[in-house]
Amino acid sequence: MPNFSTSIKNLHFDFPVFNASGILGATEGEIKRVLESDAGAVVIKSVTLEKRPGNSGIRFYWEDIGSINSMGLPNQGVDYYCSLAERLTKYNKPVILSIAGFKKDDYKKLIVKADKVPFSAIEVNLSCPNIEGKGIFAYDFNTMFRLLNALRKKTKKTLGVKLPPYTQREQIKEVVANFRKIGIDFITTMNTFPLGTFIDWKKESMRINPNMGIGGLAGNAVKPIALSQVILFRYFSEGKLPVIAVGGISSAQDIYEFILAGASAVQIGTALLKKGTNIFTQLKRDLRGLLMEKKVKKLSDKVGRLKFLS
Ligand code: RRO
Repeated sequence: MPNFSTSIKNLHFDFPVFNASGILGATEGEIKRVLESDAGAVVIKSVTLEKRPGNSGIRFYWEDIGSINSMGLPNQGVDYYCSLAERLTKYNKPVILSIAGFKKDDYKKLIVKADKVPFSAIEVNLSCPNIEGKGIFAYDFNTMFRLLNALRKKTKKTLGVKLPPYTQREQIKEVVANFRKIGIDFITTMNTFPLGTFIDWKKESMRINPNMGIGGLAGNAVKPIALSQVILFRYFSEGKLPVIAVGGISSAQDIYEFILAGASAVQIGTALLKKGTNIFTQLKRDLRGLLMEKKVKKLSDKVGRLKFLS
């Protein structure tokens, strides 16, 4: 029987496949559903200081090629999730809290609160595409590096950063160099591609309401982009900055590709939304079959083992 386990610092994943932040993980019931499934961990929806209803109207749409969303950070507020942390330890799976702010101070306050309760790790979301009038922190390098420096000093917990897709190799190189200096423990790549849309040609209208109908693109359409982010983060960090991959993963083959690309774990977004938590059972069964067929005994032996053509 192949061994699936991987780890990033204190995060031990018996099965390194779990939900992407924002997909199931916004309420106690959803978080428990993920933890009670075959998922190897849970990531809580990005939390803000105050409870938020998020954007209004139709804010999610999907078709086979992918999905778009403009949720606008709906969540119960950080205190709600902190009050759950102790109860979630009984599942013996990593519980990762994602935090999101509108200004630098928000992140500092959030991390102080998260530090005090038994979450396994904190994923700093610097890449939400859907807040009107606010830029994406992770595209403003000076602000991002200064902020992360300050956050690193406020917690000894395992600290990761959720990043948006980058379009130039040099950007990834610079992020890696600075994150290694700051002491970031892992990155999650990638958040949704910030500007995506679908049009209803019959109605001659957009598919979702907020922000002119343009939101974060995810699912099958972004898989090639996500793969190249993982490969380049692995390459520039020489494997020293662990990567959690997300973006268009819906099958065991997808998981295997992302592991070869350099991911230590993967998150499922759009496919989880479509299929529910049974997808983890299916992925586990299919990945077991794939590894047996390829005679791979330990999944972790394959992390970053992609062959480059000369
Ligand atoms: O809530 C959202 O609109 C949202 C967030 Br915070 C995020 O990080 N990525 C995304 O696609 N949507």
